[in-house]
Amino acid sequence: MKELRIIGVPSDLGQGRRGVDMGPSAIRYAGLSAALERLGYKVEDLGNINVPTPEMKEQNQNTKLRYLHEVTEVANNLCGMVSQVVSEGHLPIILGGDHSIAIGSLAGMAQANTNFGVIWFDAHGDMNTEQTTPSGNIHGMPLAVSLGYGHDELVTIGGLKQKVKPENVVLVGIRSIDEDEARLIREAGIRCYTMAEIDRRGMAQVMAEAIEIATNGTDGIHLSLDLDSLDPMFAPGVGTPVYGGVTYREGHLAMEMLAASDSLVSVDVVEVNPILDEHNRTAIMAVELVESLFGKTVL
Ligand code: 6HN
Ligand code: MN
Ligand code: MN
Ligand code: MN
Repeated sequence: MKELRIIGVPSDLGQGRRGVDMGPSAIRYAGLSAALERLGYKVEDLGNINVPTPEMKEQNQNTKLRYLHEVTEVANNLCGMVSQVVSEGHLPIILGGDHSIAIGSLAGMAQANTNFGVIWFDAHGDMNTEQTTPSGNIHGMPLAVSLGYGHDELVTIGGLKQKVKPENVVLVGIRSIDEDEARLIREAGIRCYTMAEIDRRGMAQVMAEAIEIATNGTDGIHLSLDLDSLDPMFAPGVGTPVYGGVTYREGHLAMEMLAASDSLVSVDVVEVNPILDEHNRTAIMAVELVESLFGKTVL
């Protein structure tokens, strides 16, 4: 059983609504470490990465990408930390923060020479680039960046350009894609399981295929868990909620199947925004999902 290392990344630089920087606190407050220890893991919390406060910073006028340099700096620091944790043989649990932080997670995994696939659990594709983004928000771009598409400053974090092979990447839970973003998803050749497909074929079938794709020829799976993948009924505390999402049980089933696959190498838990939440229930949901992901069962 690998030891677990928690890394907080209190960033709200990648999107427009304040409060997601409090995500790591909310998830810790919901009892993440204790829950994992109850499951028998040795857990160490490494604290938070230093993140600049938006109010301290001028918007860079030379690019459409909001807080490009600050997001880059955070991703660089996270990259180093993840790569070190993995080199020591431990499994990193990265708490966001908005989804832009995944740029650093995946760069760190690649820097540690992990051969991994990715399951991107999200309402959104996160496959925008400077050319396609409607918002300028970098949290809509991390998967594109990890595949080598996007601003040079972002794609070169951690050295290598492409952090993961497109044939080992799957999107799950998707129901909101921007028009030009859709084109890049098709071009990149990544498998995209929309909510419509989950409705028709069931989460069990979809996850079985997703795990197969992400483990095919790799040494394990990085799960990037955006809480807005869930229906807002179960996870209201997110910045970009979209109706028609993954249900409570579908979410747990997906995590339970990942646990059974015994292939997880790293995980991000992102987009929890306590200011938009109700009594911390989105953070509590996040902790419950992580418990299932790390093997919690009824009997
Ligand atoms: N997320 N596609 C929209 C954009 O602004 O690029 C929304 C992105 C949401 C990203 O939730 O991680
Ligand atoms: Mn150690
Ligand atoms: Mn996302
Ligand atoms: Mn999302």
